Amino acid sequence: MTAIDWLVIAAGASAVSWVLWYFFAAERVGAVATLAPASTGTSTGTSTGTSTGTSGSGAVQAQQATITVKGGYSPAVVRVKAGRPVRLAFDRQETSGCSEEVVFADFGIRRYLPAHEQTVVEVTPPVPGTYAFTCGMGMLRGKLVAE
Ligand SMILES: [Cu+2]
Repeated sequence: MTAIDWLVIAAGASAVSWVLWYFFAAERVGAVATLAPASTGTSTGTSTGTSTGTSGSGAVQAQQATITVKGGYSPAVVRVKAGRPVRLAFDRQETSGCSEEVVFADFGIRRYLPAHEQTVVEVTPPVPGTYAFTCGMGMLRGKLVAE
């Protein structure tokens, strides 16, 4: 084998490992939303302007976040309070087939996300814990951390 052969093999191997790392190991950091009911005034989550109004009298205040879907989930980690409803607006800004579904395995939810639209998914984490959400193939990953 010549030096060129080895170079090609090395380049191929590093490309393959990058792909594996990208899809399965990379923590998509830098985007963590912490949600709290609006009444506490400590919410740092981005609230969607398209909320359907949760301020009804006596209603449990929903925790809301908008998650941008574009090659991944942003934010990919959303911190919430357990035992309260969480309303996640998935804002899908791409047509890539990979992200056309979002799956909350713990809640038995599989939802189609139309491109360039917001789709609201509501879940209520019953107890503190980490609840993952993924694309239909389990490649894109995010999580709901309930405390
Ligand atoms: Cu996918």
